Amino acid sequence: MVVVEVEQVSMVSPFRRPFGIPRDAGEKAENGLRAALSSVTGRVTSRWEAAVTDADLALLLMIRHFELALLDLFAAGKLNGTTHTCLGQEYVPVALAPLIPDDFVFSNHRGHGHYLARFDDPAGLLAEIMGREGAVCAGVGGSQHIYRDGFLSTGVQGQSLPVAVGVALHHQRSGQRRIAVAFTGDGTWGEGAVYEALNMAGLWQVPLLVVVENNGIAQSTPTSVQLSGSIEGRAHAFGIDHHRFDGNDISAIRDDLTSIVDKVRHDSAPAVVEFDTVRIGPHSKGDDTRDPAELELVRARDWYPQYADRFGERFAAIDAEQRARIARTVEEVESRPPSRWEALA
Ligand SMILES: Cc1ncc(C[n+]2csc(CCOP(=O)(O)OP(=O)(O)O)c2C)c(N)n1
Ligand SMILES: [Mg+2]
Repeated sequence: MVVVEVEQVSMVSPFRRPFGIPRDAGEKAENGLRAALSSVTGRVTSRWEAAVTDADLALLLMIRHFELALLDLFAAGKLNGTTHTCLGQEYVPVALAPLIPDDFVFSNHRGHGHYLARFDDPAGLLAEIMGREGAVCAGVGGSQHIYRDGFLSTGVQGQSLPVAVGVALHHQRSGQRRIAVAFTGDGTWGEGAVYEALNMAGLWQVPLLVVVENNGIAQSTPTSVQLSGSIEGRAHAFGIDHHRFDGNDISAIRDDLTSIVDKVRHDSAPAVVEFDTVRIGPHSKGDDTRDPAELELVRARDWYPQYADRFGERFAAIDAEQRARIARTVEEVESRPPSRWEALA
């Protein structure tokens, strides 16, 4: 099979649509070129597709199957407590992961993807959520409260931002070139602690990257009825740079994030990056209050069918691999004995 690299100089990715260009213009141009070339050469690999590595796809799909497995386990009555899956949002931490390998990540209640993108450890996380041996935090943290080497999550909205500013300040004062990365949802911008943190971050110019996963909803409340103004306006009010991402193409996102992360790291300047994303699952489990028509629109924006379409056989093979990997992980972790709290001592 002949594989041809295609320069995308004049093509517009359907996921990065400059203002004024019809939504499907890039797709049409690319499809036309693809059809023309493939009639001559067979399969065509675009630079866009080549930039998304097998490892990226594996991580994306591992997170997807992990989250689906969790919902199944809950439905089967095999898990206690609660959980918030990141279904639909997986591409955000996957795009970011190689840019922040040694940095301090502050995660939130919807943090499984953040953890897995950092550690590739589905067994440790599942054991934590199920309270089984080998759990990351001996099973006392569960889904939302995890600590491991430069990674800390909390289920308390807004709690981590002031702490992240403190860690970023420490990085700055000790001359480390590390940054603090804090993930938040859109609804969390209703918490006062966010603004105390932004004030200090702007004033002290600490290396803090705030990642907003704006999925348009907070539990059951649409963002449009709970957020006055905009997240951009709020960041700017503190003199902090804001960048908006509205696609799910991880190679394009990563390209754009590279200079933003560099600036945070090397100029010690805080920044907010906001992802216009979708929560395709329930808030936690079985509690989706959105009506079917709205859910259909949301699911149409899911990266999974879009990537399946774009990456074809490569996607299908990695998808099957990761589905099987997670099925094995579930079976193996379920068979473990309960975790023991003494392990914390
Ligand atoms: C201080 C605090 N208040 C309320 C809650 C309950 N709660 C959990 S998630 C959530 C909604 C968060 O919405 P958002 O920040 O948009 O994140 P998303 O769930 O959409 O990812 C709320 C209100 C909480 N965990 N912490
Ligand atoms: Mg939200």
